[in-house]
Amino acid sequence: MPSRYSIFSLARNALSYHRNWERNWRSPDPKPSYDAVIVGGGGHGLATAYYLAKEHKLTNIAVLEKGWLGGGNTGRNTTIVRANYLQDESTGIYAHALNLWPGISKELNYNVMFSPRGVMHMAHTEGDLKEIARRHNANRLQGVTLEFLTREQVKEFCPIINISPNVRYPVLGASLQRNAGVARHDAVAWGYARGADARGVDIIQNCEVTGFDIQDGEIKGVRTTRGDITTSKVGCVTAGHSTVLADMAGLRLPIESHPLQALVSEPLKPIMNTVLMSNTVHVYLSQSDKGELVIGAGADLYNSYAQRGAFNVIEHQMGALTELFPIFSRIRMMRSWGGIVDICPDASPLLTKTPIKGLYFNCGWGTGGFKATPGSGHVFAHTIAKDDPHPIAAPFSLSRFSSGRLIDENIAAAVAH
Ligand code: FAD
Ligand code: PYC
Repeated sequence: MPSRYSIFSLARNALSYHRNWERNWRSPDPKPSYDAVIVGGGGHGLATAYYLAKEHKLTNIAVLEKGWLGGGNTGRNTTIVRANYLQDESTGIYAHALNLWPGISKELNYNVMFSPRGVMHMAHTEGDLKEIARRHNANRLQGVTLEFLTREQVKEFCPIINISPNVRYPVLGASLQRNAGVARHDAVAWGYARGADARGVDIIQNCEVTGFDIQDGEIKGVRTTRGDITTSKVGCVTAGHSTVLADMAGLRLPIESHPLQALVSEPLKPIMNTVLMSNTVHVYLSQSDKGELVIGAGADLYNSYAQRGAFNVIEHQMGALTELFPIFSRIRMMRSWGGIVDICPDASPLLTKTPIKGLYFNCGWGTGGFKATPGSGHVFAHTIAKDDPHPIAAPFSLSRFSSGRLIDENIAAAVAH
């Protein structure tokens, strides 16, 4: 039985609830007060709250979410989890997360359906082969194991793929990370939410942060659509809207917001046994436990906050899908949607303190932050609790844009967005 249900932890949780309630919602002071506020109830924000409570014993904290939990990119992504980036700093954070993934269902007592069914990156050109060779060598030095599959081994591993040489972009081989895979995205948000809630964290939905109270360069509170809150630590974990939050604090972040789309097919019997990513024909694909093919493609090139993208991107990804899998050419698509992703110029995230004391940002994960969720929450909680970056988070600070120590994952990030 998980320790959360022991008599001691039940008593601890009850006490913590009572304390928060007394302090924040019953006291004559009209402003609730928290030791820390996390803005954004996506996977990263909820994981941050969970690790703040679990590892740093900060339980008088609130997560403020303007919509519903996981309703942002966390519930909109194509769920690919892997750790085959190029730079050492990136492997630091993504491998940290990949090490945590297999244990989180048990730890949270909530099935996040992590399924390490392998992620295959296709090579269709000589350039792809060279890129794979470079990344395999870098990853080997970083302790990440990848395998190269020949064209025939690709067919053996994924029998429904078309490896005919007579197509526009023939399959020349693939890079395979066997311990990578997929997880159920909204369950990750719900699991961390439940874990945080069980440790006394207040999770407040339909509560939008509209401003900050900053005095003498220090954070003193947040303004929300449900009233003001006093706090000395605020972690903004608002993905596509981080520049909007930064603007409220008078800061500029080196981030652009773009739509990124995905779609799912009608449910099919199990047919696609792995995750496939092709940067050159530009599609990626897996099959969900419900049987739907989960299909994604590139980001739209323009900036937007509308949670939808342009149809030409979907048209292109359908062309790419049927080139690789003619077997899917008569399948009907059921739903398509978009999320707003936040992209830094070096395609790496920000896990950072800011010039305002007590204000922190976790953002810029762009098209690839789902896989990082457990690791990101873990190191960001440390950064907030200690007011000092966790060693894994330290390279991802804002200062890299003035020092020039960029962590360039453009193209190299093994996804061509
Ligand atoms: P979110 O889940 O977006 O959470 C941020 C929350 O902040 C939102 O719920 C939002 O409502 C809230 N918020 C914003 N402003 C405010 C405010 N003022 N007040 C209160 N709350 C606010 N990554 C992968 O690793 N693998 C993939 O396969 C993958 N595929 C993707 C496919 C698509 C179509 C998209 C859109 C993204 C994909 N990603 C993928 C990226 C991944 O989804 C994100 O990087 C990750 O989910 C970010 O999580 P988050 O918790 O930071 O943000
Ligand atoms: O980062 O693996 C990834 C990814 C796949 C689709 C979007 N992002």
